[in-house]
Amino acid sequence: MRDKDIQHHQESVLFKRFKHNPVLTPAMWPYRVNSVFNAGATVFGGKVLLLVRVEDMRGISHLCKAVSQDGYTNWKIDSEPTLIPKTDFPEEKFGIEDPRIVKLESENTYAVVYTSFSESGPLVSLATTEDFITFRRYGVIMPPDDKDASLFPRKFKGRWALIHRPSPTSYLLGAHIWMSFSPDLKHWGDYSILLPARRGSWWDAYKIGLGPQPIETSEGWLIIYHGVKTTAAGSLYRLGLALLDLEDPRKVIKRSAEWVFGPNEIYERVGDVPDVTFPCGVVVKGDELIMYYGASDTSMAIATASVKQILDYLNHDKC
Ligand code: BMA
Repeated sequence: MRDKDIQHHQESVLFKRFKHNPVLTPAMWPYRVNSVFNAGATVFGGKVLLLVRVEDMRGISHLCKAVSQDGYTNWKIDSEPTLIPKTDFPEEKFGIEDPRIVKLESENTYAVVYTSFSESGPLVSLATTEDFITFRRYGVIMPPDDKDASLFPRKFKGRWALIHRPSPTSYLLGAHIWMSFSPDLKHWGDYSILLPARRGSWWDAYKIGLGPQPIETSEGWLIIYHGVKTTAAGSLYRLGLALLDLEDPRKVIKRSAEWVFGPNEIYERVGDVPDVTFPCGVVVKGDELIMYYGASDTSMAIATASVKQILDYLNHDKC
């Protein structure tokens, strides 16, 4: 482990960790689980709602709801799984993972886009819900290998947009973030690369993926994404920023050169998968951005930031 002073020096000023991290741990679960991480987040009924990825003692993941009035404390966790892999959707055979939640403004429903772990590898599935109790499954929307996906809350020129991350046959080609469009949430096409992974020694070399759902700001869609650097000691999962045009999200306005958040605290550095910070959900209250992230594939933690400071940073960052 590195010297605390070095860690402090490298620490981003943009995001501040919640002092009571980690906020959700396997020991808090009402039933026996291995790990709780990579939760999607939204506001529902005036409360912060997380759909937490829970890995059971077989190694298979499902989603379980945790709700808090203030988004930080007193989490009420469902006494049993909220959304479990379904046998009539065979692509969910090895579990469902890493949800991103978006309220579809025109439909008055919440879209939950998640990774299904199929016999052919990870792929992207969609379900909708009005109450986070019952879910309507649309099934597969992107074939394997594909993951790290989210919808936007509204259509662009009559089409839904999806950010996702197909995996190439070789990581030497780079696993980039893509965007695709659909008229009906079922048929997808018009595929293009949105953000390429940077090569060589970059912090986001070869493999990147969307973090939380896109965040609408006055200056564009704010994207928090994870970048993976592979080292002799394993992979480092850190976070960077990008800003997309509000009307045409295929246009990238900004992309941070540096990572802005990464594993430093003990709960981020030690766990089932060390050195992972992996957010799948944010909630924005005024200027306060609350980011919910999985820490070392073991527990859930929170970091907060000011939306204004993030936008200022992106405007001054030399990319
Ligand atoms: C990624 C995803 C995440 C996981 C991360 C680190 O590929 O599978 O679910 O948190 O690896 O293990």
